[in-house]
Amino acid sequence: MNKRQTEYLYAAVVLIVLTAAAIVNLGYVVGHTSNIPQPENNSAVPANSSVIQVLGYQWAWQFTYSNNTTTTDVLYVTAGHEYTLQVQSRDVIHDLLIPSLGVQVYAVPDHPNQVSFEPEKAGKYIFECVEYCGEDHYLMRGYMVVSP
Ligand SMILES: [Cu+2]
Repeated sequence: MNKRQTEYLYAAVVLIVLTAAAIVNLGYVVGHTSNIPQPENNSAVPANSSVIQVLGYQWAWQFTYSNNTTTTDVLYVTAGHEYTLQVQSRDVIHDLLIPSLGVQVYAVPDHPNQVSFEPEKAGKYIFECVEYCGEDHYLMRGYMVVSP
């Protein structure tokens, strides 16, 4: 095999590997984005969904439930039940991430965002603000407690 043939062979191998990787990753991305709840504005609350008002502010998350009780930096939900978070901010832009649910929603002043989800497994899961929002940004984290 001469030098030119070797170069063609290497180029072909790289092309085949990259094409295979692209196909595999495309399947992964398409399959995984379809079941992640996306935030919606001004949309109707789904039937049988409990609404929780979420207020982000420097530097905590406040949750107000349908019975008017309030918790700070702890979110209480029950497995197998659907919830709708209506998320707002009192000051600057925050961004609530609940990794275990694949939920991420911006908290924007005067612009409520809404996201619905159904926790499936009991446990304690972290959530946090993932938009830098001032010197104590790192304190905007807490736990979602899912009871069985
Ligand atoms: Cu924040």
